[in-house]
Amino acid sequence: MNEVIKQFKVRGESAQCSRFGCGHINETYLVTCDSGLTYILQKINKNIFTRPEELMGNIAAITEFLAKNSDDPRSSMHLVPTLEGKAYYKDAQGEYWRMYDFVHSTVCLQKAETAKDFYYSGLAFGKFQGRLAQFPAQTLKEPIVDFHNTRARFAQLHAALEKNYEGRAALCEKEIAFALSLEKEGGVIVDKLESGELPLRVTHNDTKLNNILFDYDSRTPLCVIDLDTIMPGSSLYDFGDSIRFGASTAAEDEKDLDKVWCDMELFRTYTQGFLEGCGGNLTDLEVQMLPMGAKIMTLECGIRFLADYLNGDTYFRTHYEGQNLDRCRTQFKLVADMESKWEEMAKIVNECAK
Ligand code: ADP
Ligand code: GN1
Ligand code: MG
Repeated sequence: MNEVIKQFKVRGESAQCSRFGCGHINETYLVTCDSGLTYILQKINKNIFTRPEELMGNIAAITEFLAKNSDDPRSSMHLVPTLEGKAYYKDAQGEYWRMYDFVHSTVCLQKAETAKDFYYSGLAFGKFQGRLAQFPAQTLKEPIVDFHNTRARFAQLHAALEKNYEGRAALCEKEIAFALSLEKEGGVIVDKLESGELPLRVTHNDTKLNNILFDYDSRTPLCVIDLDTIMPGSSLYDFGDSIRFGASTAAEDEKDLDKVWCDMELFRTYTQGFLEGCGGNLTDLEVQMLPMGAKIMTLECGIRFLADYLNGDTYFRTHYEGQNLDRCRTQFKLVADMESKWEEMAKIVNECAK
């Protein structure tokens, strides 16, 4: 590891290096130098991110932009350049490494312990959106092509139906019918992005609570991390994915669907934080379509789980047979629940937008 660390412009000599955090994607290490300074070193997961150079180009551009527009160094991530001044180092085995300054005195919550935590995550992702409102989103690359292109996700579902691994389609006819009944509506965000009715934004695309560092003492949000999935997209993606995951009353693979619904108090709490954080940077249509963002992101995730089930579980890690189908069912239950609460969701958004 020392050979890798030496490639970066750290202050002092590396004295200690150990695995750090609970991320599921990259290999993360904490590096402590004899100067007393600490750094985060990460090996990028090449299986998921097949275009690491493009991904690092995005991250370098975003972190520079954020740093230039803020006085608080703990409010954004700072890349440590290599000796050659690059944003990443490619080792002899073809692995890609990057280094960040360690953000001190923070806590990374795995789930919201209080409604306030969830409010703050909305505030943090909203501020992230607001701070990047002036960034030219079209200059960013797509490290995972068509990541939130719901139409492309439906096309993948159709391909999976053709594949029908071990005849699994017969075990999920209800779910397939539900998905297909929403295929037309599913493309509404993509269509409005294409027509220009919705603006193209910088989106984070993995807006879970554990991708925010909170200040340890004040338990308020400091910094959005995990910038690998940053791409051009719609603000509705970031809002919707947070609701899909954080406002659900149950685990993603809960088998008892009676325990699964979208909690309206949590929906309100997050919406308040997100809109406050965006600080007036969203268009009226974006605000009005926030419930649609929640619905489409949840539907899309359900479709991805369903397609993976029909493909024989090749993308999402599973711990038991049928887990992807269980995950799909919770997402579709959430979608149906949102449909039944549609007016209430619209009312909450209107109240929070005042
Ligand atoms: P993954 O993509 O694997 O989820 P993350 O980029 O989210 O990786 O990082 C994993 C963990 O490392 C985070 O949950 C957080 O605890 C910690 N971490 C990452 N970057 C920093 C940083 N700059 N300062 C402090 N902690 C960090
Ligand atoms: C994956 O690995 P994780 O849990 O951060 C997926 C998300 C899904 C999520 C569903 C790169 O995220 O898009 O919403 O699973 N990330 C990728 O649990 O595909
Ligand atoms: Mg993470």
